[in-house]
Amino acid sequence: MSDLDLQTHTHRRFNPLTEEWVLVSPHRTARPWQGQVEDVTTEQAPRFDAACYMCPGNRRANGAINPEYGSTFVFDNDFPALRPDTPLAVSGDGLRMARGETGLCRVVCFSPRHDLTLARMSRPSIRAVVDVWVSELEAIGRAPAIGYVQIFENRGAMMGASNPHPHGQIWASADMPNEPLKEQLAQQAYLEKNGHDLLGDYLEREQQSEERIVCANEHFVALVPFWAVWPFETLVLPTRHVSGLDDLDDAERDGLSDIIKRFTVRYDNLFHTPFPYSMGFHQRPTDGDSHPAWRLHTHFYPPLLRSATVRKFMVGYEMLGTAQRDTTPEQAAARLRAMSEHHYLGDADDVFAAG
Ligand code: H2U
Ligand code: ZN
Repeated sequence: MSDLDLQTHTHRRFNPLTEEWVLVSPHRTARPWQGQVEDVTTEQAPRFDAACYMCPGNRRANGAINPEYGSTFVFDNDFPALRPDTPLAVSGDGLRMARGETGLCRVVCFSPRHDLTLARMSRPSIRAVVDVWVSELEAIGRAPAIGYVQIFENRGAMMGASNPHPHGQIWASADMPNEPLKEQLAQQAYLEKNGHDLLGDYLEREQQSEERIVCANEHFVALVPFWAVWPFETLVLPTRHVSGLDDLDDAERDGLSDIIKRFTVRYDNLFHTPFPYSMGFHQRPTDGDSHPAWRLHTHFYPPLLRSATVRKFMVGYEMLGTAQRDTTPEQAAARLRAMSEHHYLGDADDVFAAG
């Protein structure tokens, strides 16, 4: 690898978690852009929106009334993609296979405040969200019919979020979804071959060079992975080998809240806009086994490329060939590292969740 100048020449990088390649073309950043420009909302959302189906006390689409919640609020998705009562029948002939899938979908409101985002919430309020993620994982994962719990957030209209109210989702299924399944197979193979966990070994190497690390605390490291596909993609890794959110102790849950706060603020500061992204946790399945190959981690996949209005599209070559990026992960990490950890809009005084 020492012969190849990764900041100058086109090359492929290997993602050991998915066993897929990404094409990196560092010289392409100077190309002109005459394509789609996204709208940016500069309008500040109100603290409470009477038309929002997630604000406290409001009516949801199916008629249920939200409680006057003061911190977080979780409800069963009124339009769930996965349902507990689906028959598990199998049909097909090998080339046309189908099988019933059971599960459930939940919606997690992060805050009663309609105008906030994780980046602008206080650490105690984010900690309340972490605690809800853990308790939901434990409660849902206990059901024998549930094999995997996917916790995620789609943030911003650009990522398809249906509502600006700060919220995430939980989809739990009998079978493992594609992405964690790929990662599980790769992590198991790595552990068998090397006797250590893949992401633990990877983190150790990144800590030696630091060129892709954005920020860190005692318990978590946020970095732009060597194989990042999205321009400002990040991976958040625990420094201790834990395989699920439910393994985190009290100090580690605070550590996770701190790291989420600090680098989502950096994201927003980068283009002075609420940074859109899809984020989610990958962790061991909930089949009751210990899964020592797994290391819990969080992926952040943000689409913005060069400003608040110009995004990266995953089309053409990405769809038909291989994922491709123009800037290098090292350049992205350096830019995020240079950002302030004070939000450009200021922090909110959402102390209600601390009590
Ligand atoms: P997204 O913004 O990530 O789409 O999440 C919002 C979810 O909220 C979405 O899955 C659900 C939608 O089905 N929802 C309800 O459960 N009740 C409602 O009243 C409206 C939206
Ligand atoms: Zn709202």
